[in-house]
Amino acid sequence: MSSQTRVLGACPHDCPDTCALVTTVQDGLAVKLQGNEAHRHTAGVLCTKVSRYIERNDHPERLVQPLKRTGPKGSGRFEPVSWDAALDDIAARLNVLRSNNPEKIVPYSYAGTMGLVQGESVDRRFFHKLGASLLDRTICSTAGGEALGFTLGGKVGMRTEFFAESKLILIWGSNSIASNLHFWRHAQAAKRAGARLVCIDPRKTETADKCDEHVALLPGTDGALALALMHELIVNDWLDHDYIERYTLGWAQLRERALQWPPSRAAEVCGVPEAQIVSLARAYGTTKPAAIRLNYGMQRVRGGGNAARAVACLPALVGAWRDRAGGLLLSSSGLFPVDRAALQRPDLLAGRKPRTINMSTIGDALLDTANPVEAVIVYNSNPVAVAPESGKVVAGFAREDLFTVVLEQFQTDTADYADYVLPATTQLEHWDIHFSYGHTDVVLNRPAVAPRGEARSNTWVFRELARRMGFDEPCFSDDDETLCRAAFPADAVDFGELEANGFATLKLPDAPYAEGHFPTPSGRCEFFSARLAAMGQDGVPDHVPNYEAKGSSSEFPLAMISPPARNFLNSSFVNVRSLRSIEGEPLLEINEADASARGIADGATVRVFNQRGEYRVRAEVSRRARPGVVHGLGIWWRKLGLDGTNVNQLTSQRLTDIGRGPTFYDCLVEVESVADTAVPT
Ligand SMILES: Nc1nc2c(c(=O)[nH]1)N[C@H]1C(S)=C(S)[C@@H](COP(=O)(O)OP(=O)(O)OC[C@H]3O[C@@H](n4cnc5c(=O)[nH]c(N)nc54)[C@H](O)[C@@H]3O)O[C@H]1N2
Ligand SMILES: Nc1nc2c(c(=O)[nH]1)N[C@H]1C(S)=C(S)[C@@H](COP(=O)(O)OP(=O)(O)OC[C@H]3O[C@@H](n4cnc5c(=O)[nH]c(N)nc54)[C@H](O)[C@@H]3O)O[C@H]1N2
Ligand code: SF4
Ligand SMILES: [Mo]
Repeated sequence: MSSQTRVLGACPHDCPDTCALVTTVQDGLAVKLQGNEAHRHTAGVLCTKVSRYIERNDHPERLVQPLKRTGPKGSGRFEPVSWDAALDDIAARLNVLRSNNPEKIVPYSYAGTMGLVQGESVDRRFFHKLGASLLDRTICSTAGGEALGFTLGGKVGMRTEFFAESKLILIWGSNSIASNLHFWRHAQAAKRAGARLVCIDPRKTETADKCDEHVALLPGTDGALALALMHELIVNDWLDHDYIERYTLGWAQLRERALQWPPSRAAEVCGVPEAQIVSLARAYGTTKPAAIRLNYGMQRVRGGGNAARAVACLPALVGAWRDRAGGLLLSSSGLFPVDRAALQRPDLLAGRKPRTINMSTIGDALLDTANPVEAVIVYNSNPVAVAPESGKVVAGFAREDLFTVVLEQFQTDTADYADYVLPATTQLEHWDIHFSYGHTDVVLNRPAVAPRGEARSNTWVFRELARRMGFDEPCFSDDDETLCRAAFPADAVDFGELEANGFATLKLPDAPYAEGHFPTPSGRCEFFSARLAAMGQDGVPDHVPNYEAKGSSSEFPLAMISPPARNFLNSSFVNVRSLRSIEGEPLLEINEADASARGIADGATVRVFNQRGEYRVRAEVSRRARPGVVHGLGIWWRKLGLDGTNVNQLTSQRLTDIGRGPTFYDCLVEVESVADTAVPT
């Protein structure tokens, strides 16, 4: 038997945990993939999905050759071509557009890999040099992220490990067991030490099942709940007056706003008992240290930004930040000193100011005839499946006059619409370096095995295109290891330590906001934001009702949310059969009362519809759904759905109050039983 080697890596997926990986390689093949035990956050444990990463890597349907379209768009008919033929033709086509107007070319990428090198380095340099349209990457987190910026000064907060010492944890808009497993370990440790866990989520998730209490509020009502909690903190004087006076801004205005939200008013809006709000406020006001794990699930509605701001004000009111086990965490990514200017080289724009396209409204952007998009280069994303209002997204990608290139590991719904599909490497096959939005360690990824077939990394493709387009700046020859080294300043991250251990911990204080020092303009927690007010927005957080608030339409009486499925990662892994078989098939969870009112039996095929479209799924009559709210678990590949569509056929392209983000969970629908349809296997 030949010897085995162990290669240290990083999980590339869009997940707060950014696990450190160890791949065992034998005879050039990955034979085992585990969590790195030496990395305290991973602690040797991976989620079910990434435990199957080798199955994904070695999948028989991996793309292994460049492909050129032969059938109509969307048909999925392609023929293999050589890399040279593909790249020469792509470069020639882009050069023609460039000489006319480079803004007609649009990049479309998100966090298929969170790696700084394969996700935001040579690609960005290439598009900057080209003068292509800029992409506003809003699809996930900008509502909450920017809201946090206006309140705390950035994507900063508690360290995940200190939740283990908290006495009260509000898990707010987060199904941690499914999507933030390594945080859940700390929450459990806290629980064993006597902490109370409260889950705030319309859905009775597996996380809610394991908490002491579940607040099943209606989607998009978190701002009202947070303001009512403040109301109770004020009237019962559960406030840290010293903290408020020294380290916050705008207390008088916030106080006045919160006093308009007695629990009875919020109970009405949130659809939860008044007594539950009162008792939650008492717990939050009287338990120290109290911590909030906020997640992005609560900001995918019209008022998501205001709601995140309201929640982010709570810790300062009770002085929770004084303790390292108190405060709030939405994302830790702002704590990483990533040198994005070095990686992305915005200076290559050379003074040009191209237009910006919002990725959350790509459907409208592709159908806009006044300012047409003529070429799209998609990588690290599957917009045809994940972007809202798929009817328009599909119509846009189906345009015969649109030139589309997709860099992918698999023949996704989006790849079906490409003129060229370019086979991409996986995390086992390329270099990368990772920050995290859940913990505070940098993690390095070394390639463990050779690329499958002719698969090539994103960086290789953009270097090759740059060369063919005559971009001769030396930065277009940086190799991936050089890019890894450029990602962080040497005084912040010791590259030698990264190479030796696979990870390196940022040096940070335990309780950074114990005495203010927020990275806001005022250095305080900004209840009132002068920056928001200057933009014509409300300077103080309020409850902003959903565009499609429950009760506002008699035609579409049910609120639909479409949270992630535990065994998929957005639309990744849907094609891994072992994981798909755990999820079964696309499901709509519906409460017993709503089901029986419509004559829907458990397991029946239903048509879910609204003014934007319809899709068919199997109904699951489920205790996880509260009355009035249904859950279309995401994000299935359209072509694996019952009628070749998925839940985004129904979601809208309207944007959030702050951050120009999508409003996936602000969506009214109706459901009806239909005759059975077979599922594609
Ligand atoms: N297994 C798995 N893990 C994932 C992902 C995945 O698809 N699968 N996705 C990854 C991504 S892209 C991200 S951005 C992160 C974080 O992604 P999040 O979407 O935050 O992930 P979750 O924590 O699973 O889900 C959010 C929870 O918010 C709830 N929710 C929906 N609407 C509301 C609301 O109005 N108010 C409140 N309070 N709750 C609401 C949903 O029911 C769900 O349980 O997770 C990542 N991790
Ligand atoms: N209805 C509804 N829609 C949603 C959401 C929801 O909760 N409900 N969640 C939203 C959220 S939070 C997010 S973040 C978005 C996510 O949307 P996307 O960022 O599009 O995420 P994925 O669907 O995982 O698609 C990523 C793709 O990148 C590919 N990929 C991975 N690594 C590489 C690589 O190294 N090179 C190349 N070229 N490709 C690679 C994968 O094969 C995969 O097909 O979806 C959003 N859409
Ligand atoms: S998806 Fe998340 S939990 Fe799973 S291995 Fe990757 S980082 Fe860890
Ligand atoms: Mo996301």
